[in-house]
Amino acid sequence: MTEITAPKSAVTAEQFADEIREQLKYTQGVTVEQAKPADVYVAASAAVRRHLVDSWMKTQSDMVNGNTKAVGYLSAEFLMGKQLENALLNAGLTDQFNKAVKDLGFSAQEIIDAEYEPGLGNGGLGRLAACFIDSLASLGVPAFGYGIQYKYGIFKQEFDENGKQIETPDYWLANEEPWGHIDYNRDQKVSFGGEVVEENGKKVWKPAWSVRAVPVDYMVPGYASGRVNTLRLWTAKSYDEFDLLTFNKSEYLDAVKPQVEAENISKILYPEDSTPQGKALRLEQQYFFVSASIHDAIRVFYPGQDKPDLTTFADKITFQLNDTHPVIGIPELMRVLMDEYGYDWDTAWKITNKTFNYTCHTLLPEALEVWPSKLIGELLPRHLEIIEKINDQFEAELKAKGVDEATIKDMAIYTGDSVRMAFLASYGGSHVNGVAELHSQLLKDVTLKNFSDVYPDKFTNVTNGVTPRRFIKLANPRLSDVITEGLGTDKWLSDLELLKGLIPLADDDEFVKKFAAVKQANKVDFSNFAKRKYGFDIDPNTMINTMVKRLHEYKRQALKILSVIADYADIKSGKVSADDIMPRTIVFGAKAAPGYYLAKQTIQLINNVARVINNDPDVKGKLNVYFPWNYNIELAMNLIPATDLDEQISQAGKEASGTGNMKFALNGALTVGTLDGANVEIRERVGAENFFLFGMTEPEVSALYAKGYDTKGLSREYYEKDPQLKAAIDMVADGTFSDGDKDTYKDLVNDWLNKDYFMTLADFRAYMDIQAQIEETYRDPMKWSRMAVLNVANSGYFSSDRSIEDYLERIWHTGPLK
Ligand code: NBY
Repeated sequence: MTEITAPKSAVTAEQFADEIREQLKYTQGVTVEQAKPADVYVAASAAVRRHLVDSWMKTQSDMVNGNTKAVGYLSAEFLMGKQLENALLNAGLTDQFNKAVKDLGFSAQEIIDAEYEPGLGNGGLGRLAACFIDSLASLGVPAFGYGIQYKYGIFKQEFDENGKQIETPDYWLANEEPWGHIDYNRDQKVSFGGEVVEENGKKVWKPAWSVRAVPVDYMVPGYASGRVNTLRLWTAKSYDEFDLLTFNKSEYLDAVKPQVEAENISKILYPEDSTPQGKALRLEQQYFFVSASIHDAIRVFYPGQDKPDLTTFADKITFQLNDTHPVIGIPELMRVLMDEYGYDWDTAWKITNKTFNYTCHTLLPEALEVWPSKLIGELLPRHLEIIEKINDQFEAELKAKGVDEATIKDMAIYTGDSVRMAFLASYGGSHVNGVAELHSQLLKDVTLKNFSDVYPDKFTNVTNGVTPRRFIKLANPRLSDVITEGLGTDKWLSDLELLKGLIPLADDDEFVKKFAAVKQANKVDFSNFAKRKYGFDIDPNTMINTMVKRLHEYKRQALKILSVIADYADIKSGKVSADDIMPRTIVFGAKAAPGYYLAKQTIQLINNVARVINNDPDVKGKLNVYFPWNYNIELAMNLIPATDLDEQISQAGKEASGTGNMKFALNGALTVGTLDGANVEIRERVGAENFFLFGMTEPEVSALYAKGYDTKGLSREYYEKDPQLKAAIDMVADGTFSDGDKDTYKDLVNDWLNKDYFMTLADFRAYMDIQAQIEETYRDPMKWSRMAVLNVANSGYFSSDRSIEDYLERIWHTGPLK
């Protein structure tokens, strides 16, 4: 007997259909006969939202009245994905919905598909925030996600006829959006500019302009917890009425300018995933949402109190800083406590220090935000003063601890010219964490070494995780059924370590065959999806080999495409017969930051390799490359369950964690990867024999830098010595993938041969060797599937529920509501 514990609402399908009809009629004004799938989507969303309202309100009142500290997850990005399916699952209404819409004359899939995916994040960091608020709600921990409701999300990616990336705006609010509830009556005023004056011995900030921050609330339903938290995304509105004087002079455009400018603050998500843009608008965004959120938390936790006792603030809520983007919150809370509530510096500092914690998501030094002091001074003059004073206090503290002058200088938060946000966060909060073991270790040893030396107890690790609800249950229903059947319960969805119960089934041929059949069916589904959406003809009987993530040199999409070119060159030159190679379909998905030149060249190269290879009868059906554009969560949810082999091939010591790697392992793909980020921990858990490891380790990488790899052009030696590598690069240089034009990829080729900072060429041989081993393994389907079962069975640790439990225990020191 299989135990089913999934939430199930008492509402019947007939009742739910009536609720949809009612929404259609009274809110949208259409009959069922007139309704399009998009109407039914809006109606069904509104209906399911209504089912969540009571739990949402109860969660809020329990949060305010209870004695459990809440979590405020401050993040410039929340990459939520489509909401309807997830809300139905957590409300226990999936079956009723499926039947109801069928009775109304629609297919469930067309209704689900009618939702437009919000793209309010760049990549891993934004998706992690979404997984974390799902887990917080599912664990019953009271929490707010605080961020920005950008009008334009991450750009939509298209490819032009030359295979180049084109960015188009993502105006996701063009149609009715049933999830966000705008609450004009819980607004906050956020001010900028002006000057600081002294009045009666007190510093007073006289700002020059203000914007109105209006919250848009999204419900975040937990799975099987009965709790519904809030994601509060701020949108910017203008306070200024028309300037009548200007208006009367019929200078209309000048008259509306203040409105337009105020609303610009929440207009667009910066599409950078690694190098921050030192732009005034970006700092405005950061301050805008953080200031509104801090004031909102005071409003929520001290309702109706003019003179709240904010010495208890850190017992009410703990703020997690998702990377450096919200770090301006540290001087802001200081300012609020001192200037708005009259606390002295030391009291304010104690509260602030206790309230904040900081998560770092990178190892690339250029990704740590540094703001020019001048800019902060212009936009936030009072905050600059406070930062200077924090820095003075910090220096004194370091001196007292006996830290030498040179080190103190290296650690400066405020250098005179600039403010280093990662340093401000490391000093200003109670804890600093990295996002995988290796990453946290490197933070301590390298990136934030001085801070870890002085404050060793602040530093900890919380390895990332992903929500099994979205990325297994919703993305891969077939696998979910096989797991539930195998374990005899569906409890694994809220306790993912239960997957360990599948370990013995890896030796059960019947089970392994069932598992393999799921993968095959998913591949067929994906092939159909890719045909429908992109017009691709993907053969589901080939190995599906996937590399999806943002495009960045350190992630080394170049290594993958060079290996494909090398295989192609071998066939073209007759060194290898096409009949001998194992049929493979390589699928890429990646957006490049719009200003990232080499990343965009790499995209162009991949597209043109795909064009040439896919049209070459010599390799037809053997080696195929596809690059579906606009990689997003929907594509991830279709592609991951269909993948046989996942690529996690970043240069060791560069990928902080990765979360795609976890999603693939949990969906029964095998990984080819370096010892980087969370790959290390995945391999440890699934077993070295079930993971395709290759490439240099982080210490080896460091040693090779020390030899001058990138500065002395050592990559060229690898090119000269390896005929296969040479053939591949020459093929790029000679115009094979650019209709004979030798210039198209010259900058890319130049970089490979003269710099190759991320050591693609140095790892090429090891990569080709492991691929040969992968082919051999794949030719034994039972062996491959057994390895895949063991990947699933041993990856339960990578649930974001576990990550959140680690945060609760090591950093937040709080727990679920009673
Ligand atoms: O965060 C990613 C890491 O690369 C990945 O290894 C990790 O698994 C994931 C979650 O911890 N970082 C990331 O996605 N970063 C960004 O998206 C990002 C966005 C904006 C800026 C910097 C980084 N920025 O400065 O504008």
